Amino acid sequence: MQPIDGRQIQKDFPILDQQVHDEDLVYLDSAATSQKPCAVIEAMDRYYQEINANVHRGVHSLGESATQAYEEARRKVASFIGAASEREVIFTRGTTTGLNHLARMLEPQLFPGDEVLISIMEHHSNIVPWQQVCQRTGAKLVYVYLKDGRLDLDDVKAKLNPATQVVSLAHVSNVLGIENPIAEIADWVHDVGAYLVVDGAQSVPHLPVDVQQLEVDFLVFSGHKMMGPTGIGVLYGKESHLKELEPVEFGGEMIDFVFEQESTWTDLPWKLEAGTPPIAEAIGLGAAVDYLNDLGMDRLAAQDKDLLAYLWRGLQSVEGVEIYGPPSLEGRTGLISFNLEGLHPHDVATALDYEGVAVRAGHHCAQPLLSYLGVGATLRASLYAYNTKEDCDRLVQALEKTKEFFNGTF
Ligand code: 7TS
Repeated sequence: MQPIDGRQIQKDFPILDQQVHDEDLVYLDSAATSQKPCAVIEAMDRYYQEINANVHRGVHSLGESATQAYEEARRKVASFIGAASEREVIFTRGTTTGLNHLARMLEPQLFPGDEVLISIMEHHSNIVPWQQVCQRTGAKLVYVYLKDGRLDLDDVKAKLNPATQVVSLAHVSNVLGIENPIAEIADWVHDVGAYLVVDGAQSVPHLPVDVQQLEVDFLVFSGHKMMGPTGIGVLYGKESHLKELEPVEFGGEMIDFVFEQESTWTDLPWKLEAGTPPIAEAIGLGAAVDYLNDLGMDRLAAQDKDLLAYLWRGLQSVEGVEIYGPPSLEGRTGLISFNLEGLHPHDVATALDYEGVAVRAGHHCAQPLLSYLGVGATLRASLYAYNTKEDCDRLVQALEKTKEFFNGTF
């Protein structure tokens, strides 16, 4: 299998063909949001130019075309993640909205003494909604910690018990880039009768993800990190679970019948999609799924491994670089977090921007993890299919230049 060659697909991403501070742009911040291929932008454009209408409402032709395109996007997403049916795919605004809705939908099942298990490597979006639900219900929020930079699987096993109702874990950490062994953990979670929620924000864009193989109960992810537009995401849930859950947003076409004092709900998936949905965005996400399928997720994952290994070696060649996470590349996907000795990551990121290299600096919305690691902020270089070894070289060269600049030898 041939890994993807980033150079060959860069033409599909015109945004990359520009200069920043008179330097060719190198975009290494795809974990924050990915760039979008023309196919996605054109699909949204076509919707607005040719079939713009609300969905599931009118019987007129435009309304039917819009509804068909919207539901076709759902089928594409369902097949992309191996869902048993498109009724299991709920469109949301993104990972954060998906997790907030899920936490509120599961709230009636949580009681004082119950436990929700998450890990210290979670994004704030997979922490704060559970904190809120635990505060309201009297359930306890329990953390699993790390061992040698990876999720401590013994700690997971030790903390699972009959009081555990929900386990919510990142598939891939947005700071460490570590892939957690979800399929293995799923068995243990189900043995104690808990739900397994997986935050796929950083995995679905990079790895072939099959919800049935992984045996997850719920999976959430965002369109904008997988070449799709902002404003659209997915909450996948097993149909038997979603059927049991009460909606937390009401109005629009999610009803079956509205009486003066009460209402009944329509079927899945629409029961959980109140109001006019993000129609153009769903269609854009469908086009992103087509684009990723054409590239091939296996090829994309292979390219990811190659590029990450190259970046890893490059970063290690720079004296004073400290890489966070486990001391090896094994199980790493898509990104590397690091710091340059003696320099604040925000200063380094600003200097890199002057060299045309875009990376993220900060706490990456994972403050508990950074506190646990004993660092205030890190730099993070994150890769995607359009990146190349030359991009990695440019980062390394820019880091060397930054060091010289701050050491006064520039
Ligand atoms: N979970 C993980 C693992 C993430 O990486 C992110 C976004 C989210 C949840 C939230 O996704 P959203 O689309 O709802 O915002 N992570 C990042 C990041 O690492 N830098 O910017 C956004």
